[in-house]
Amino acid sequence: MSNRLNTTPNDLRAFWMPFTANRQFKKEPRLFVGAKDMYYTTHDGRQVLDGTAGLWCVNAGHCRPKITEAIREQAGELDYAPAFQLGHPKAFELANRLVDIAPDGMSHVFYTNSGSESVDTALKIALAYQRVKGEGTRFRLIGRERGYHGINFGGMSVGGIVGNRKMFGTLLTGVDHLPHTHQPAKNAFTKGQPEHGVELADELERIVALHDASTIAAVIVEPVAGSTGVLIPPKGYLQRLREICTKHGILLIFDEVITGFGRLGAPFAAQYFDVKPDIITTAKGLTNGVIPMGAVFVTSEIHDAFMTGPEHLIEFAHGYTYSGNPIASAAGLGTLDTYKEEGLLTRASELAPYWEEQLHSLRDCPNVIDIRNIGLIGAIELQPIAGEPTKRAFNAFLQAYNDGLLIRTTGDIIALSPPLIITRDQIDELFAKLRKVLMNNI
Ligand code: PXG
Repeated sequence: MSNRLNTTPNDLRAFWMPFTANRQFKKEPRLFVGAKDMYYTTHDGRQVLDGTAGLWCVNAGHCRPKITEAIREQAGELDYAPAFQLGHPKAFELANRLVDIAPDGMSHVFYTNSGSESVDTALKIALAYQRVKGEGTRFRLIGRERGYHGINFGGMSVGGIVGNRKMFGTLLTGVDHLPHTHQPAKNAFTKGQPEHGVELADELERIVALHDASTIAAVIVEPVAGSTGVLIPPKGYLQRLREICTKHGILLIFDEVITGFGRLGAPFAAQYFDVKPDIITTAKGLTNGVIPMGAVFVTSEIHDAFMTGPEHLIEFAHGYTYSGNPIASAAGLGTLDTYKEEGLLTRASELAPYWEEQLHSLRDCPNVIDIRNIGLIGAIELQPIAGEPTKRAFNAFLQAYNDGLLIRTTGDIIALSPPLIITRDQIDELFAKLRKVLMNNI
């Protein structure tokens, strides 16, 4: 009680913030109190252009009426329905609509509440699928260096970002990693997919030779690695991974938590690159980031393999209290309506050439050592300050925020991924602001 009385709305102490420099933040807070379309409003009344779609999720822009209305209505009509052994219509409707826009062959959807849960769900589906098929010796999972698959134990284990892994013990056993594909010496300042690096996919053959294919269940990669600082797959790389997986009976999982829902100019990266994975993980743009929800897409081959045995038995012992939550489902439907009405799932393909041109115009700014782009994603890699890695990019982030622009940084890399509704004028505004930051001795 006394605690509550002592707590004012301006007391920032109790909230241990995620992936945040807590002490720095609390000395110099940055709070958003409103948002509309492409702009946030800060607590001190400034407009900030959203260069990152929140955290890669607000693909349709902020506070869009169809989504807001869908949530409002659903909350007053059916707030919650148990997710196990019972259902409600919108979860089914949304699954059908999702399958309609998914790559050919993706026929079923398993709901989660986040990208991390989608990844762990996909890994469990892969292991269980191999087992129900009679290939239970396939227990290994292969990820990739610098991969980000969320922060739950499965995703962390197949992930390859050391700072996210090193504190947490042995992680999952039976995991191996492909090398990452970042080769700045060969590919710096490439526009779109790099020329060099397809042979890095052949490292999967080496891993297969080491462990034997009969022990490997699945390979998981981000088609475009986002969180690690935007690594774009070399030409032919994803196709080569697909061929090797098929040859050895290994499932290929695309983690499309960032690339799903129009980021590259097609609904999914699998369509953009014309490579068919067996499983796709999504979250973020599924509900425009407004309500937590994720979805794992699988082929009918995978789904149907589970549908055996007595019909009163649960086929797959997995799920969450909030799988297919009614309000999240309503948000998903409102989001898909908005994407469809405004052509947002393909709009990035129209904007990409202009985006690329403007992004690469920053090449002459000081300390820029690489620029890369694909779809409506951009990255600018900065020369780290000697002895103080990450500081230059963090300085850029703070300065951009003060100048009315939201960017995202990871290491010394600036990542950009604006809402897909961005206009050419707003692209100009974004890069003019960023140029000013980069020229300003950060
Ligand atoms: N997979 C991928 C490919 C992701 O990018 C997750 C899984 C996990 O999603 P959840 O919903 O559990 O956070 C992600 C998340 C960044 C950034 O700065 C990226 C993510 C999240 C927050 C920040 O690049 N990606």
